[in-house]
Amino acid sequence: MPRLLDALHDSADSADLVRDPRQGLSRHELLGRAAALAAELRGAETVAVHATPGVETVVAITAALLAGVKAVPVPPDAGELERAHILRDSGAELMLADDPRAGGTILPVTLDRPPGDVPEEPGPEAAALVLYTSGTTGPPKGVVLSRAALAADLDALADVWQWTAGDTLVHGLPLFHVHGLVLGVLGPLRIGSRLVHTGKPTPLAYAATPGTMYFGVPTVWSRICASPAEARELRSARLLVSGSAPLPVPVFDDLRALTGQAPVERYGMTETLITVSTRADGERRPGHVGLPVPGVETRLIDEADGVGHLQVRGATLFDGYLHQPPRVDDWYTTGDVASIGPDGWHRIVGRASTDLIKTGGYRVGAGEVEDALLLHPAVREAAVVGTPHPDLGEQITAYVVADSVQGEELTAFVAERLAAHKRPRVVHLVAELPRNAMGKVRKAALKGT
Ligand code: MCA
Ligand code: AMP
Repeated sequence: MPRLLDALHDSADSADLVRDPRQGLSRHELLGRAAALAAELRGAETVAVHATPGVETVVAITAALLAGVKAVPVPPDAGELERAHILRDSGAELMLADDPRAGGTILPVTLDRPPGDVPEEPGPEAAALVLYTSGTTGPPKGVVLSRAALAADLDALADVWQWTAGDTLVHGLPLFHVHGLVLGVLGPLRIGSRLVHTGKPTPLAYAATPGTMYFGVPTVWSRICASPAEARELRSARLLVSGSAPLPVPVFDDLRALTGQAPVERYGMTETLITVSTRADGERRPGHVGLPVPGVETRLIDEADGVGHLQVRGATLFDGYLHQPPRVDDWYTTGDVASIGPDGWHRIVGRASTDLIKTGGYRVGAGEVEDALLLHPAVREAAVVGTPHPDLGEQITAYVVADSVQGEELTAFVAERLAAHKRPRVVHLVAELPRNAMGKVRKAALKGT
């Protein structure tokens, strides 16, 4: 049985395997530091990781995976409400952090521990990560991902993207979601490619960092296209990969014109990992996300005029939500509406629910933001929707019935309690919310659809 972070155990190479703007670690150094930290996790079942965008987070997550302890990455800017919920709900016994303000019982992540012995890894069915992600209502839920699911997805992507130890992956995505963490960190550690994390996914940072593969959400690619000089620096890359939200066709076209190559688009979810993708050696079609990756099947249900609800099944799916019964049905209903062409190519048409918003590639539940707004003493009613935004895809827009309060105050109020990306960018103070005969808020009317 190969180990989950297979490539990490081949420690002959002395060059940096992972690097951030401040520091780098070779395979040997990363394995030694992580093994030393893993020894301190013995006996723990679940640990939280203060997931700053850098090498410390790579060490902490690697340590938990080596120790066979479930890792729960926490957004470093999570406000008090979100952080308390994740720590309580996950039951994390320790917080691995290089910042004393991270909360919980802190185990400092330092890079100066003497190298430790590498522990025996648990079996593939063991849970590896618990990733918190928003539903339509209530606080985020913990998505439990097994080692087998992570391995299956990374192996599928290695095949589809011809991703090898010869690659250098560059990205600056957050390390608490599937995109930046599973693909962007565990990918290199399993496959053996180098990883350069740029801290932030800015056009300047991408242009200044040589690599063969670059990962970004559509907002990142659209900002790169708006900086043509930086975009042209990516001409020598082997693969530009876009995912987490729909890539607008004009951005696809601009990227092709500026870099000389069309981006590879892929589709996934926290609950399913990446299930559909364009191949490195295949066609790239604007507005389409390609074919199911090896080991994954897809189908549409409730189909009308070629469009239906997308379901997926395969080895990459999650075990279930924490504290909820395990999944029983092999087929998972994604909540996305899609079409599948006669040639098998998938197009994501939109989401079935107006209550899940995608902003800058982040999934945000309207209910969580509404609940935070309602904690403000002046707020009587709140309804949150996603409205079109040229840079973020959608922006969080709140309609609020409130006694004398400014919109900016409500934005800041949410940003203090939840992660900054969950704050409403626009707040409309209104006399009443549009409701149907049942008293339910008519979100479609608020979205102007
Ligand atoms: C501004 N800021 C504020 C306020 N106003 N903070 C608090 N209160 C305020 N009122 C600050 C923020 O703290 C931040 O500061 C800065 O403004 C801007 O942050 P933000 O609003 O988040 O926007 P942005 O900088 O414009 O970010 C765009 C982005 C980001 C870089 C594209 O959205 C991003 O990283 N997205 C990636 C999401 C992702 O990885 N999703 C994958 C999900 P400071 O800059 O100092 O911190 S996984 C998934 O979807 C599946 C599996 C898949 O398919 O991949
Ligand atoms: P998350 O749970 O953050 O992983 O978000 C998953 C959701 O992101 C999916 O259900 C889709 O709505 C959306 N998504 C991911 N990749 C794509 C893509 N390439 N095109 C369109 N939507 C996408």
